[in-house]
Amino acid sequence: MKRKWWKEGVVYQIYPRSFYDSNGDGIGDLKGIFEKLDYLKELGVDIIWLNPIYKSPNADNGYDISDYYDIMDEFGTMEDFDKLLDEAHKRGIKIIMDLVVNHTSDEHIWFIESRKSKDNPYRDFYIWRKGKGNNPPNNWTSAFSGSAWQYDETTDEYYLHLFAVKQPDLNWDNENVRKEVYKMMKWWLDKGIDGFRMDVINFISKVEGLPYDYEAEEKGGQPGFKYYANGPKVHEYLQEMNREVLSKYDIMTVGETPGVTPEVGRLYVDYDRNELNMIFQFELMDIDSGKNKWDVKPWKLTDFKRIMYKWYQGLKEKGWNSVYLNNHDQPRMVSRFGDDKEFRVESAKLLATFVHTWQGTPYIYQGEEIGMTNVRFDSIDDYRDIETLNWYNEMIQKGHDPKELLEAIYKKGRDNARTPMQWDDSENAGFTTGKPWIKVNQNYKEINVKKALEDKNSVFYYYKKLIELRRQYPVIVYGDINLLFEDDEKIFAYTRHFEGQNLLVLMNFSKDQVEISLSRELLEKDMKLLISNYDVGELREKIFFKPYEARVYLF
Ligand code: TEU
Ligand code: CA
Repeated sequence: MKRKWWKEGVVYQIYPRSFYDSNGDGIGDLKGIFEKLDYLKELGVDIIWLNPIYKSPNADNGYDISDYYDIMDEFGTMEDFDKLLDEAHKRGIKIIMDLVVNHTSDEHIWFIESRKSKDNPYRDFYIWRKGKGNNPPNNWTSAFSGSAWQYDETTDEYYLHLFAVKQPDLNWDNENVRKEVYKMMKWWLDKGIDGFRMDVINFISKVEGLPYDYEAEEKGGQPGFKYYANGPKVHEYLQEMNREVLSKYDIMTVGETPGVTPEVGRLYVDYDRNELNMIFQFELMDIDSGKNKWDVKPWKLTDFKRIMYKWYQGLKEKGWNSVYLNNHDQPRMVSRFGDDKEFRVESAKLLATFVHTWQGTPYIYQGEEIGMTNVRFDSIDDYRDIETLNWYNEMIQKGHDPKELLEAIYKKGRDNARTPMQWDDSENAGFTTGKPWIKVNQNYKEINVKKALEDKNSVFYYYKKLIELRRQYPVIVYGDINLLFEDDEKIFAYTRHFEGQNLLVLMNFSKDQVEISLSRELLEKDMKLLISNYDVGELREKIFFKPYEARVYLF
């Protein structure tokens, strides 16, 4: 097992728009992040992942880039960025950026040129096709509702956009596109950034001919997904990107790859294939999805364990895993996988115990370290996310009940993760002195950083301790996993083993009290309690775990 800084480090994901507003315009910014670096240093994180900060009209909050070489106005200037990077490095914190190159904004100069005429030099930077009569070229749908094709009058053709209309897909089969992307990546890497998170990077190669998807149309689902996810040349392009760019720097890369299994995922992270260091898999994030994310069904712990163990086994010795339970696209983990009411603190600590003692690089999404929860806005007018609003409007058009739609948004809407970071109990949770771009979660008086820092038993200090343990005991990073109680629907337990160090992790993923009986063999070991979210006694053959109780022992 090769030791790497990106295997040992803990990543903290910042959604800048909602992190901290330094100039009172209600929008988080780079200066705001700079002012909070010491908070992140106190938490002990090693790497910051910044969601997109490039120039953007913000149709999809920065995932629609109009200039890769400049900072979006709302977030500040390139000088602000240079200072942030320098100050982070001074604190021993690395920064990775969000690489969004499956698509650009429709306000990017390349697209402005491309749409001018069919013989414009930039025409083939994007994917243009003639319609079928008055219909789009095929039945592919956008992730943000509606067709994945937009008709453009000027040249009487359609362009492909797997996401918003304002996010035209780049044509990666055009080597000039690839050259421009690699040039831009090197420009940022030469500034000293420490790597990239790569947005839907497994969508960049589409099947030749962009086939009509009859199967998905009959079965329901997202027509086109099987023709653009994990496409025919995706590995060729990533190996080229690695040769041309990634291999020249000591950096980390994590690919966002919706719809991969461990077998497919391994092809992106296998050490011998020289593509990426790790990926974000979505199987766990789809655990409570029926026919789509809004069709919420209950999840089972045995499925949770099966998925995570399958990914551990699938990549073992060949590649590396990321471990995350939420991000800017997902609901808050304590609301989804824990209990955000009676046992919010205990279950937040329990979930963190899993993320930080499983094998793989742990990702902390801003606010989870203080147990921030989902939000419930009374009106759809308080929501901001294009995915949510497009879906809501599409469903209203189809006659669905607004109340039912809001219930689904409460469970799975992306704005759950995008309400402002809660710094203290002053107005707007100390996020801004202005009017926040999105309303603050009204539980901020209870849940905020100031309160957490004053409470030695807070979720914050539990995270801090987990991060410290990770540095202290290599078994936490590199240890093999041996699952215990596999078929139990409440207990999640395993041992870890590495170079003579051993870990025992015991977790009660339920709000019930459970009895755990341990083997004699385990009990004979000399156990040292490393961390627990309750005051616990010594290990005995039969122990009763309280709701959401977690314990980690070294032996
Ligand atoms: O998300 C890609 C993606 O798969 C999303 O459609 C996600 O699965 C969905 O939003 C979950 O509800 C990436 C970015 O993380 C997301 O913020 C962007 O909106 C999207 O790509 C387009 O750039
Ligand atoms: Ca601001």
